[in-house]
Amino acid sequence: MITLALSKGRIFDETLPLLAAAGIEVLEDPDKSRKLILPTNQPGVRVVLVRATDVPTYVEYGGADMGVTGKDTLIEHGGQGLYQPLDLKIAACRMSVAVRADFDYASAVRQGSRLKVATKYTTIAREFFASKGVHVDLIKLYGSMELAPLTGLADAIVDLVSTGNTLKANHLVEVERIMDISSRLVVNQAALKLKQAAIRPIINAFSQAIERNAVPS
Ligand code: PRT
Ligand code: MG
Repeated sequence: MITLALSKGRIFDETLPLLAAAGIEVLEDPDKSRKLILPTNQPGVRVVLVRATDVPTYVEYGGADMGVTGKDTLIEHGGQGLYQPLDLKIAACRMSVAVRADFDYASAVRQGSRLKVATKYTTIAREFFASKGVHVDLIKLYGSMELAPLTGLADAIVDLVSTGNTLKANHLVEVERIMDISSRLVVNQAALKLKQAAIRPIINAFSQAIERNAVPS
C-alpha cells in the first residue's frame, strides 16, 4: 500500500491532475466527506488528509510514503529524512516582506534600526534578514500575519503572497520578494527503497505531466 499525504485546499486540488496523469483517481471529495483516509481507484494507493504543516512530518516518520508540500513548509521543517525528487510547479506564490503603506522600510533598513518582524516562517525570515545584515526581532505567529503591522505588534511581516489582494485589503505593501515558492513531492527515504516498484512509476508520471504543462519559453 502506498500512502500519499495531502492537505485540503489548493494542494489537494492542484495535485489531482497529476494523480490523474498517474492513473490515480481519488474516490471521495474531501470537502463533502469527513474521512481523513480517502480511497483511490487503485487498490494499492490511498490518500491521507493532514494539516499542510504536518505533511513533511508524516512523510519523515513513515506515516505516509509520499506527500505534497510547499517549499515554504519544507524549509521550515528542515527536510530531514525526505527525498525531494520533483518541483511540481503547483500552488505557486512568493515569500515576501510587507509593511504598512506609511512605514518607511528603506530608511529603517538603511539606518540599521532593529525591525520587529512577525511571521509564521521564522527560519526563512531569520536567514533572509541575516543575509542582508539587518537586525530583527522575530515574533512567531500561526496566522493572520497581516494584522501585526496594523496593531503595532510588528513593523513588518514575512508572508506568502499570490494575487496581492490580501495585502491590499489591509493597506500593506510588498517591499521585498524573498523567494518564489511552489510545491514539492517528498518521499520517505526508506519507502523509496522498499516500495520502488510502486513509487517510481508515480514519480515518472508526475514528472511527465509537469513537463507537458510547462509553458515553452
Ligand atoms: O490554512 P492552514 O492554516 O490550514 O494551512 P496553510 O495555510 O499552511 O495551508 P494552505 O492550504 O493555505 O497552503 C498550503 C500551501 O499553499 C502553502 O504552504 C504554500 O506553499 C501554498 N500557497 C500558494 C499559499 C498561497 N499560495 C497563498 N496565497 N499559501 C497561503 N497563501 C495565503 C497567504 O498566507 C496569505 O494569507 O493567502 C494569502 C495571500 O493570498 P493573496 O492571493 O491575497 O496574495
Ligand atoms: Mg492557509
